[in-house]
Amino acid sequence: MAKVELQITRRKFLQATAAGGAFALAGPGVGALQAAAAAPTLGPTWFREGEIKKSYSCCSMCPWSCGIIASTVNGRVYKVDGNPADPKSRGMLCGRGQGLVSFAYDPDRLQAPMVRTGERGEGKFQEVTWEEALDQSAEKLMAIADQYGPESIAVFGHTAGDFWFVDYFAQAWGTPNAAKPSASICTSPREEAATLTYGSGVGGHEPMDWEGLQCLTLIGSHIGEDARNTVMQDFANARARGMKVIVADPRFSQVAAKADYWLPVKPGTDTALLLAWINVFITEQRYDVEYVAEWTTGFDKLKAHVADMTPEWAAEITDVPAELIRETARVMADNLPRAAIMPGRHVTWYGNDTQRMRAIYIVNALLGAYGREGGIYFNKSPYIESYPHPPFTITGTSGGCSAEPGAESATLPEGPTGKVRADGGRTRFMRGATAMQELIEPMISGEPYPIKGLIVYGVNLLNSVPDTERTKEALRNLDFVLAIDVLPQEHVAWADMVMPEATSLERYDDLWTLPHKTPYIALREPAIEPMYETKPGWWIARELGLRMGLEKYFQWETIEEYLDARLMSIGSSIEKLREEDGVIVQKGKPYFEDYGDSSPFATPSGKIELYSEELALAGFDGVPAYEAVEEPPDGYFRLLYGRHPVHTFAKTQNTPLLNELNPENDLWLNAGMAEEMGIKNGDRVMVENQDGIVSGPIVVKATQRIRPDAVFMSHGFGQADARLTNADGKGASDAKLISRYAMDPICGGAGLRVNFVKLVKEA
Ligand SMILES: Nc1nc2c(c(=O)[nH]1)N[C@H]1C(S)=C(S)[C@@H](COP(=O)(O)OP(=O)(O)OC[C@H]3O[C@@H](n4cnc5c(=O)[nH]c(N)nc54)[C@H](O)[C@@H]3O)O[C@H]1N2
Ligand SMILES: Nc1nc2c(c(=O)[nH]1)N[C@H]1C(S)=C(S)[C@@H](COP(=O)(O)OP(=O)(O)OC[C@H]3O[C@@H](n4cnc5c(=O)[nH]c(N)nc54)[C@H](O)[C@@H]3O)O[C@H]1N2
Ligand code: SF4
Ligand SMILES: [Mo]
Repeated sequence: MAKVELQITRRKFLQATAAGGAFALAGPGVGALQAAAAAPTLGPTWFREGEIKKSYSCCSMCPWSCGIIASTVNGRVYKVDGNPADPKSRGMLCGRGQGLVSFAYDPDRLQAPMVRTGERGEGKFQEVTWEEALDQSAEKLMAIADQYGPESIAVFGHTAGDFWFVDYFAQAWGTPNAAKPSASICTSPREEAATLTYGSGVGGHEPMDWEGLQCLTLIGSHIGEDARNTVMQDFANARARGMKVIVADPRFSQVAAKADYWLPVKPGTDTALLLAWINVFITEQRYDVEYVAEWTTGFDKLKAHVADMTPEWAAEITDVPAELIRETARVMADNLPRAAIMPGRHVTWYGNDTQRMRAIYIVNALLGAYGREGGIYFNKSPYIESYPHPPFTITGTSGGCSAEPGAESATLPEGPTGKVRADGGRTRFMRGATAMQELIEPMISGEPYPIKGLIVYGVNLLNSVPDTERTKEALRNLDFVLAIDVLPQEHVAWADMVMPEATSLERYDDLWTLPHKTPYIALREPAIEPMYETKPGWWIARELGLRMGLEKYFQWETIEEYLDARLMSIGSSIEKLREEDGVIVQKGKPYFEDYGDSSPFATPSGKIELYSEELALAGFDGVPAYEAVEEPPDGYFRLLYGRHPVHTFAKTQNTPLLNELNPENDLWLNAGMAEEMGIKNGDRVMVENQDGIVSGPIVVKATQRIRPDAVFMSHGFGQADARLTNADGKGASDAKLISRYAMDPICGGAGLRVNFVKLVKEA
């Protein structure tokens, strides 16, 4: 693996750490973090012990994928910094990014391919060679396909290398049952609503025009806990120059603490709040009249619909005082078109989420925000060719969080019955994306047709998909489960075959190509050789493909050949890309002016559809209506969950550095309720849900910062696998307690905020 080897001077090194040191947005100081990352094996002078090799990649600690520069000495990577040339890091990383080195050197990592020897779930395995692992896996999968058809194999994927499996392998192989949790358990309502309302998805990078934004409204998006690097940078910069901030959240989140207005909305009632804002804009004539006339359809229907939805009406439903609703609407309107509601990211909440997202976009349209400077710009994908391959057997299966390169968004073809997705009957819409949670059912019941094989790449199956017990039943029922992971996560104990992947610091990945204000392409190259017996995902997908009759899709011999072929289409190469600091930034077309006479809105009307004919024809509300959600029963709280600033989902709790910073979660409980219940701050409680599932113990944080009808915990803790030595048994698991979900009939999303819990004091 050839690499540009740079001799770094002492001065340059100090500059690099200073860039890293500018990270001051969340978590402890970077100095402490890097000292801790380095602590196990190095003295203070690692950078003098040999030549420092630099390599360019993207951080894989979360889907934001900030550009990094890794520093390696004598085959050991010591440090990662944000790549200053990368639009998504601008020379900085968040706390989790600083944990990347520690993630790679986690001693609990999977080290060799293994075949199951005990019962599923027991976690008893025997090491095998790669040859054996690949041959046996291909044989098992082919046998399943022979009996039940190619669609009986499901492919689940997420994290940095999922392209090779969910997008490439699954489409080449020809299974429509390929899914990412980042679609139906994360963004699908906002993507579907965006497509219905203004004709394109939000994309992986929310296109807020931060530089000019004057009023930002957040509906349950908690910037700060949601620690995406440049989102925090952009927020901090905009706030510093006086941007107004309005936050609706049942919890006084980090960002609520920085806001001008906090609206402690009753959970599940946001649509009423949004409709009341619309009512104020229209009745007080405080919307962008010209923009609405030129660029929207259905205004009269919207106007009639919200006529009675006054702030007083919404106050009864949301618990937010009418005057506060009116005042915040006026603040937004006073700043239009430099005012917008940021589309949330994890928006699968209550099962009616597409309609709530439509209401958000309608507010943005009335403010005239789309395509305007300081509002919401139009994302553009960078230009680059794919590696040439014969037409896929099936296309447009995975969709998902479009942050992933190569994600398709086409509608699944109405092909021969066998090719239709197993979740296909659940919703008429769901363009491109498969509802992952709906594929569990056919694994158990065989309806509408059997799914018998599962490849799970970088998905934390028992922590990300709701109803863990049902997932375990499915895993018991499958003929063959192949897990490709880096850690012995809980679901790995249920696999028949385990393949250990090299971490992102040890491998090439496909180019990172992202729709952005400035479309860009980033290199992902290894800093070090794969450790132990691990292999890169692209190699695993290819070797499996070659054994399963897919040679024609894997014509390239080496990954360098693959990457160079793509880069050639823009007159570049791996070598050139390295010389250009690992990133190529192209020019964007972010505003109306760049569209000339054509419309940027790819809806049937070519306008923003305030009223959706398409939804109405399918029997749904053409304009969003408020629907009440189920209330917690007596003695129960609604279970809310969200991000922790130094952890990503359920994958970093075991990372030595991040575990040290934050080993367990706590349970936010309203202080008044705590007192009433005789629970003190710091007490440990068990949490029991409506179905009798218990998780914990977890430390109570008794606080005024949350409403009395809900409790909150951060996601990803309470894991149960002794092989995860740091994470095992720490805190409580939101995932285990989410045994129910509400299916959104429009987008196929799994609403997770429909579970109720009571607290049991630990003896
Ligand atoms: N209960 C609950 N469920 C949720 C959420 C929640 O907040 N609460 N959030 C939802 C959201 S927004 C999302 S996007 C999804 C996220 O869902 P996931 O992506 O499944 O979440 P993670 O826990 O990050 O799991 C990543 C998995 O990839 C493995 N991994 C990490 N790096 C690599 C690598 O380089 N190669 C390979 N092969 N494996 C790797 C990890 O060990 C882990 O098993 O979860 C959704 N589900
Ligand atoms: N540190 C860190 N950052 C991350 C990630 C991570 O794992 N770790 N993951 C990334 C990913 S993939 C995603 S999808 C995003 C997710 O980030 P967000 O989209 O912000 O989603 P959540 O973390 O689920 O947000 C939970 C917030 O919604 C509030 N809430 C709960 N119920 C309601 C309600 O009914 N109404 C309103 N208005 N608010 C409510 C909660 O109190 C909480 O503050 O984070 C990204 N950033
Ligand atoms: S936001 Fe943080 S964890 Fe996510 S990619 Fe960027 S540095 Fe890594
Ligand atoms: Mo997500």
